[in-house]
Amino acid sequence: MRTVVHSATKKVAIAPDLPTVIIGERINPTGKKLLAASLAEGDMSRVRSLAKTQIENGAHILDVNVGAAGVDEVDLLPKAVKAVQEVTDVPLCLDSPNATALKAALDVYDGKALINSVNGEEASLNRVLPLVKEYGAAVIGLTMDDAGIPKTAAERVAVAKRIVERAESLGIPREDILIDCLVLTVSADQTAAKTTLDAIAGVRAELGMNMSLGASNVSFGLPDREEVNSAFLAMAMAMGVNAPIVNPSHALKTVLISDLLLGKDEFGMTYVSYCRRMARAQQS
Ligand code: THG
Repeated sequence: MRTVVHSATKKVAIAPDLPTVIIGERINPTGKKLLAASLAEGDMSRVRSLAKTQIENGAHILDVNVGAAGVDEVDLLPKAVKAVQEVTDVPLCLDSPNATALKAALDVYDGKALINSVNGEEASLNRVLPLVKEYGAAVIGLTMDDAGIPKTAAERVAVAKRIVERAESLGIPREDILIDCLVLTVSADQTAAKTTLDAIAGVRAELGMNMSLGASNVSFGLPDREEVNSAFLAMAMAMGVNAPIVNPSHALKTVLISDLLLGKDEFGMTYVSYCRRMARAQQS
C-alpha cells in the first residue's frame, strides 16, 4: 500500500515500510490569535513564515488550514495555498470541512494534493469524493459519520471500510486514501487514546491502509502537552500511523526514534545524522 502525493517538483511516498512522513500542523489558527487576526485581514506573511520554519524543522508535507471565526475559507484557503507555494516546494494537505473551499484550493494547487478530509457522513462523501476523483488527489478519511465519532474501535474500523468502499465505487484507488482514526483529548475522557490506538490496530490488520492522525489533539487541556504528545505519537506509530499531523519542531525526534525502534531506519543512519547535526548546531 503506497500513497503518493506531489508538488510541482517534489514527490512524497507514504507506505508501511518507508520512514514516517511528517505533516506539519502549524498553519492553523486554532489557539493562535495573531495568525487568526492576520488571516482575517488577508495578510499571508505569517503563513509564509510558518511554512518555512516547519520545513526547516523536518516537515515533509504541510497542512494548510485557515478555519477561524470571521474567515471566508473559500476566499482565503486558495490564497494561503498560493502563499505557501511561493516559499516552499513540498506537497500540501488542504484542510477544510468546506468542499467549495477545497475546490478553490485544488484549482490553484500545482501537483497531486492530499485533501483533508472526507468522513462517513453522507453529505461529506457526496461532496468531497467527487473532488478527489476529479482532481486525481489523495484524501484523508476520518472515522466518523452522521452519528458522530464512534465510541468503539470496531465501529471506527467499520466507518473506515465504508469510506474505502464508497471511494472505490467512484474509481478512487484505495492507495489514495489515508485513514485517520481520530483522537480526542484524554483530559475529557481517559479512554480516548486507547480507543484510538485499538482502532488504528484494527485498520492496519483488516484494511492494511496508510494512516494519518492529528496526534496533538490528545493533549488539549493538559500540562506538559509536548511530552504527552510525544508518548502518544510513539504508540500510534507502533500501531500503524505513518503520516501523523504534528508540530514538526516538537515531533521530529520522536518520529526518528520511533522509526529506528520500528525497523524503518537502517543502521540508524537517519537518527544518528540528525543527532550529529543538532550537536554541531549547538556548538556553533
Ligand atoms: N485530523 C486531521 N486533520 C486535523 C486534525 C485531525 N487538522 C486539524 C487538527 N486536527 C490538527 N492540527 C492541529 C493544529 C494545532 C494544534 C493541534 C492540532 C494545537 N495548537 C496549539 C493550541 O491550540 O494550543 C497552538 C500551538 C502552536 O502555536 O502551534 O495544539 O485530528 N485529519
